[in-house]
Amino acid sequence: MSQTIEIKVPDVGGHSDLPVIEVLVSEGEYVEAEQALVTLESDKATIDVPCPQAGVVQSLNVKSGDKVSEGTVLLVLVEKKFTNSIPDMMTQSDANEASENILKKFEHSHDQSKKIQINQSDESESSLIKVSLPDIGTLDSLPVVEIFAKVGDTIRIDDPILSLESEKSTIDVPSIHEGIVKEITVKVGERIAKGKTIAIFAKSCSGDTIKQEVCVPSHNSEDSEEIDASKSSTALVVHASPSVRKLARELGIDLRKIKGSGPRGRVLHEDVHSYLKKSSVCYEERAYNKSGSRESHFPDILPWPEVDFKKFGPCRREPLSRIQNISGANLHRNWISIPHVTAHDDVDITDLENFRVEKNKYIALSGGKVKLTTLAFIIKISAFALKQFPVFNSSLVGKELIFKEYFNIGFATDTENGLVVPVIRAVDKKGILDIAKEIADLAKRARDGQLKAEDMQGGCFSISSLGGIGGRYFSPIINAPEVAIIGVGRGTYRPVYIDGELRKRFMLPLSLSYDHRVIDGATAARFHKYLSELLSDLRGCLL
Ligand code: CAO
Repeated sequence: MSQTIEIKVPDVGGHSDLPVIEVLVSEGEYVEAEQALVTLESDKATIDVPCPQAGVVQSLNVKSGDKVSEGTVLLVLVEKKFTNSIPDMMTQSDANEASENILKKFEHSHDQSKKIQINQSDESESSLIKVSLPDIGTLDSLPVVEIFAKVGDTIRIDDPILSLESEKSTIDVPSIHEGIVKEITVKVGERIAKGKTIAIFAKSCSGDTIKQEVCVPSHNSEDSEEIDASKSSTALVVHASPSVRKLARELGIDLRKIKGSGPRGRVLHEDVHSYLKKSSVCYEERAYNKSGSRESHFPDILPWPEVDFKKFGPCRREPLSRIQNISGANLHRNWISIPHVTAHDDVDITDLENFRVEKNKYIALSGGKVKLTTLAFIIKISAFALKQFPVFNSSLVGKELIFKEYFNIGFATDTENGLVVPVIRAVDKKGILDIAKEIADLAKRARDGQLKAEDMQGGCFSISSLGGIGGRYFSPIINAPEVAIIGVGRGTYRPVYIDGELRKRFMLPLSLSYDHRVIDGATAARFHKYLSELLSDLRGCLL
């Protein structure tokens, strides 16, 4: 019975000597099951080899640039659950089984990428190429998780067009043809299967260098000047592995802004991390320079205290979860870069609470499954308040404010692995019952680890409700690039003086954090008051 297992390269569809283009873990690192370990590349596809189970990397057997084939030992893993005495053979077979699906996909994506159908249309469209999805190794459709190519982009052979996600892996679909994207015919979130047209390219008639004018006829002689697409920024389609793309997506970073340090300019994990680090350092530097000081990087801050905890008693060490790492980086950036002000108030929501309790009884009696919580009302009412105070629905970009005319509201959700913020879209167009259903659905998916990147994107304003747990006021951190967030505490019945009389009222603690660069205190107080008035008397929404 062993505590360690060797993680090997599984069957890679008969290919051998595949270069390791990136090693994604290091010795001593704790890895989760399904976490990508290395990225391999063939001439047509890139694949992340996932870890079949959780554990700590004892030793790494490969490095970037090595060539590997099926059976090559990538690393030795100390099983997380070795104390449960799992036999070696079983563990190894688990490993093989877990990677089987991925590798099938790899094999198919590799073989079939050669078979991407290129159907030239009839005479009138002879310069157009219809690009279809090849056989991806399953009859099932898979969701599109990201589209890399945009209309106007110049695509070269091997540039990834889009990414699909199966249960076990992310598959980049590369282009085997070059051309200029005229149309993308699928959307993120759409499930697509073999044969589906994914894009229309304008044919590139030249060899190595794509000349845009050749395929886009123009009557304007100036327009017909040759443009070397390799010099155009829109021509850049980034080379990166699926896990790097996922990381960038989760951190909200545009990969095209990052200079890749890998082979052929490939963006590596470390490039994403150092870009993130640099952005916050740059921000700090800019902030200091602006105020005239030559000092930067908080020079007076002491180093993090180093304590030998074991000296004081027993303790254990656990790594932060993936979500904690990602949300931590975002929270840190937002905390140090946004001048927050938080205003606190108590809102009398007695009528709303009575209405909510009555409605819930009625829904339960009539066999309904949805439960109305205070949060659903707050989300709906926030959309009214955002309409009334557009600056709260804005984002600061450089020296400009972007005012949004849509009303998507995120709500912080506590999960076993950390905090996530799913977004309810078009709140202004939805009823409170629908919002309540969506809260329940998104919160469940968040806790089951089933949220997709797009479920957490596009938010305008956020709400962090701790009301179901307890406590009164707190200072929620603004979810950039939003400019404000509401923190909701637990509502309780309390004695309140109204017109000189002591009454029992249901009071809701509400904290509003706002970006003081964008919103001044008086406007925030008005927004807070407006929100409170609507929550106190829902009839205000009719006006
Ligand atoms: N006052 C009093 N009771 C409240 C309340 C409030 N403000 N908000 C919720 N409740 C009650 C609900 O009515 C429900 O009561 P019953 O069980 O009697 O029906 C109970 O608390 C549980 O509600 P809930 O938490 O399941 O539902 P929700 O819609 O209020 O919240 C969600 C959903 C996903 C936001 C919540 O579960 C959650 O994860 N909250 C944590 C958010 C968080 O971590 N914020 C901190 C971020 S900053 O670090």
